[in-house]
Amino acid sequence: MEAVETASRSTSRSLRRVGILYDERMCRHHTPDDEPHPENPNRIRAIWNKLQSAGISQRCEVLSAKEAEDKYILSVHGKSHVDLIRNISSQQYNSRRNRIASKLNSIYLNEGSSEAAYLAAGSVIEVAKRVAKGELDSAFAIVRPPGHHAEHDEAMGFCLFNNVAIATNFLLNEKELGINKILIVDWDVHHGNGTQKTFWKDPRVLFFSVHRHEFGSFYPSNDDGDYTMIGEGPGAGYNINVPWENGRCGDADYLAVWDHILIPVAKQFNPDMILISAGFDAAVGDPLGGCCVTPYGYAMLLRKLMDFARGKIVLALEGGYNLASISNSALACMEVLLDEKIVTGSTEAYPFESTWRVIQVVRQELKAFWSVLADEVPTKLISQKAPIPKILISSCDSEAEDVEELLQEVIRPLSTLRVDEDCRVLAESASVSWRSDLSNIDIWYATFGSNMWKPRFLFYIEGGQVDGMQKLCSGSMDKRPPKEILWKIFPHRLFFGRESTRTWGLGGVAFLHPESKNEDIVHMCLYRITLEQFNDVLHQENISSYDMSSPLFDLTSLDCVKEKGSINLEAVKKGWYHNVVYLGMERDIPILTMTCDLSDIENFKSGKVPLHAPSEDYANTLVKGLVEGGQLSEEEAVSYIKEAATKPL
Ligand code: Q9C
Ligand code: ZN
Repeated sequence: MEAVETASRSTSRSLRRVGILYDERMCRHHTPDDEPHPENPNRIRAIWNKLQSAGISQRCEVLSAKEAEDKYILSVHGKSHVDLIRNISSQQYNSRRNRIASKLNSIYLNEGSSEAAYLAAGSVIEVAKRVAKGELDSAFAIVRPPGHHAEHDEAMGFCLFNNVAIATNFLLNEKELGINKILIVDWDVHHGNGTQKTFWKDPRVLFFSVHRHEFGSFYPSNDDGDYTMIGEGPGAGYNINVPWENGRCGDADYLAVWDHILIPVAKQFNPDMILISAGFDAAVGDPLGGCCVTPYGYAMLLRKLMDFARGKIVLALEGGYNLASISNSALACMEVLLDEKIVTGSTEAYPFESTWRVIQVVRQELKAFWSVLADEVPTKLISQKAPIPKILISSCDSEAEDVEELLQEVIRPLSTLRVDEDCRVLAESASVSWRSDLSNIDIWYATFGSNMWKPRFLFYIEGGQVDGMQKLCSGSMDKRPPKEILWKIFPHRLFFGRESTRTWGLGGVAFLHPESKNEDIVHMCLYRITLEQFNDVLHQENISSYDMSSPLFDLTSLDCVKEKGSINLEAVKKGWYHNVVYLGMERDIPILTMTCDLSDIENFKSGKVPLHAPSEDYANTLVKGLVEGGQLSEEEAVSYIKEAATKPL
């Protein structure tokens, strides 16, 4: 049998040039008497310290801040506003500063505000310029004050200058940079009203914002963030708002919006560069946001954007008010920019019903501009939704703030993603050690079912949604493809049982008789993956609620299975593939498969559980696997499956 080498991507990882910008001078902007305020200097300090202690900044190009030139700021703001922000920190304003701030919406000002505002805007310009020129692949500007609420003539919502809008205009105006189309993704939990207004009629800038809206009651509390706001004139269709109807949105909601709105549109728009208004106030634990995006969620959202603009992405910090949440979220994003594998839990919760509704109305509103949005979202997807917590049905949503934090943790099982007071992902810390232990050990995962078809199997590694699979696959945490693939024949019996499954509907599930018998043969596709990945496949194949804080199948199990031939996994005993069977060694690496156990075989034999031929879809997938794998001709594959489906056990 032939071994097929598959490409490995591991060598490029340290070669990515990632910029990171931090400057202590931006901490000099704070409340006049240092009264407590969510938008305080410790935010950027916490992020910076976290990235340093995690060894991230050491692997990046560290840049320091530069003040923006007025001419660039004036591309977004009016002269009077720029004059005000330039002078507000000077002594002449000492007696008036607080009064001026109090007339603005959610703004404080002090002696450090002017410099910080100029540095924040200049810093985003600086990193954006370097990424545009190709000196850096991507970058993160850890700036404050934030910017996305700041409008032409108005500071508001903790924002003085609109940093991202200023940098965007800079890129577009410097013609020799060759940046003609920019996608701005604003994932701050608040609507980016200032950015929206700046590019309202500008088709060179596609502004996308997902935010809590609650029909105009969430800050900034007007209709600007509604889905009907799509831009105007030549800019019509180039403004996309995704307004949440409720809080508590999490990874599943954001990923659904990415998959069904942002990513298809980004593909069609084909930006030259992406700027992210990267507020982390939709993060789980944020005191203002009331949403629950995990670090893993942010990493996924970012990773999905890396496929565009040749990876030219700039993140600029906006909001985010829980120091631990924003630090962990920023860390997860940096790992993506550095092309590290994502090490955290999987998301198994479904989007809210309201999320699907919002996705549908946004697509409806924008389909005239983006043909990729024209199709209906499949009903089988929409039917996968999270239940609304009972407590909220009886009380008004907005009055439920007190229970909200509790609900975030309790109602929607974010599978592994429990968070402690310090907002560390608990399951992560518990699982991280077994994961790193098992990530160095290779096994052959031998499959006889639909996983023989490689694209199908890859969903269990890379995550995503395969046709015919109703559920979003979380994939393995280690998304590296199998290192090798080979085929072998084993003396085991293949058969099909059960009437119906979630994935394939009516039809069989392929099983392998755990005991070998010389007259039987089964074709198996062997994927060389790590024991960590094997655990994630076991988990997904058995659709269990087991939280993976410890492995289903560890080194002790491996020793045990080698000795006994098979091992039953208690934690997933309700799944159909709870029995791991050892099939021998191949080049010193153990071969493992998963199937039912002998008591299941008895139930099949007695008719207690029916045998059943595979559905057409399912059989076709098996045939495709065998044919594309070069094992059998189509004709041979069809009769091989037919025999397995009809021969009595
Ligand atoms: N009742 C950013 O996240 N909240 N700004 C005011 C008044 C203001 C948030 C509440 C929230 C501003 C960048
Ligand atoms: Zn915000």
